[in-house]
Amino acid sequence: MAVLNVTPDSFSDGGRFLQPQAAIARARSMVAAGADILDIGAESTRPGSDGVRPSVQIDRLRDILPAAAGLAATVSVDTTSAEVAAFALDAGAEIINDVSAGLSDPAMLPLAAKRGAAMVLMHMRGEPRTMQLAPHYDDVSAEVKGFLAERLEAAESVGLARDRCIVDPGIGFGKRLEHNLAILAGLDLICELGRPVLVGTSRKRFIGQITGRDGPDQRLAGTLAACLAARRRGATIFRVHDVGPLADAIKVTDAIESASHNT
Ligand code: HH2
Repeated sequence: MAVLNVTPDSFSDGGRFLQPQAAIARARSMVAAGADILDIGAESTRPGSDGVRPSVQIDRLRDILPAAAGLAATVSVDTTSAEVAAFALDAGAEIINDVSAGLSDPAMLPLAAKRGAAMVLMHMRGEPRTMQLAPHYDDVSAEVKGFLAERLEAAESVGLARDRCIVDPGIGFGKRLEHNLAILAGLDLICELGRPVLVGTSRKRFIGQITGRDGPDQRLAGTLAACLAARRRGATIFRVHDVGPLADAIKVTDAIESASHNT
């Protein structure tokens, strides 16, 4: 899953793809590099950020979605607004990626159900503006799993089938370094929910904390390591800014695994 932020302020690619031409060229190159899904967002959810009005998100997406939908990848829209999601579905998106798992907007899960969209349900503690203030968990993996199980039930209760849902533990959303590591190390617990597991580790702050790399664009090697570790533990969808390098890393890992099965 390739990240494409059409925002002025996303933590790593903000401002680079606000112009439709630049965004579409980026989308094309990420699909050529091996992306199966393009996740397009018009609102930053970085720690401390405020929300962006639906009308502003829609204006940012208007020219980009139809072009992205014509590429050889499934389009996902990264939004917590049902109004924005409905617009994106009309413009060719097939997945709604909601970092609030349908909690920000009560119309979101019913919309996905009605439209037969696939839905990413992500765990977040609090909201982006305040989520990093003092996150506390007794058992982070169990609490995240419990939350996602509840959200799967909430989806089912409005007619959105479990098999249309993808779950995501929400790396960096109301979590400290130790929480992110515990979740990734214990990902098999999240896999027990029986749904595809998505992880978004790309260029995130916890990688900088481990490696000492302050700039998000210096965190590629750490991102690849985190994705491969998550993959070993059962994750199948990786939300990344650097598609080509991850595609190569997966190919090499798979070649080694299949050689080891043959010996
Ligand atoms: N992370 C970000 C945004 N959306 N969606 C899912 N499902 N999982 C994630 O981990 C996730 C997400 C944050 O990263 P980014 O889009 O690069 O930055 P920003 O929120 O500043 O636009």
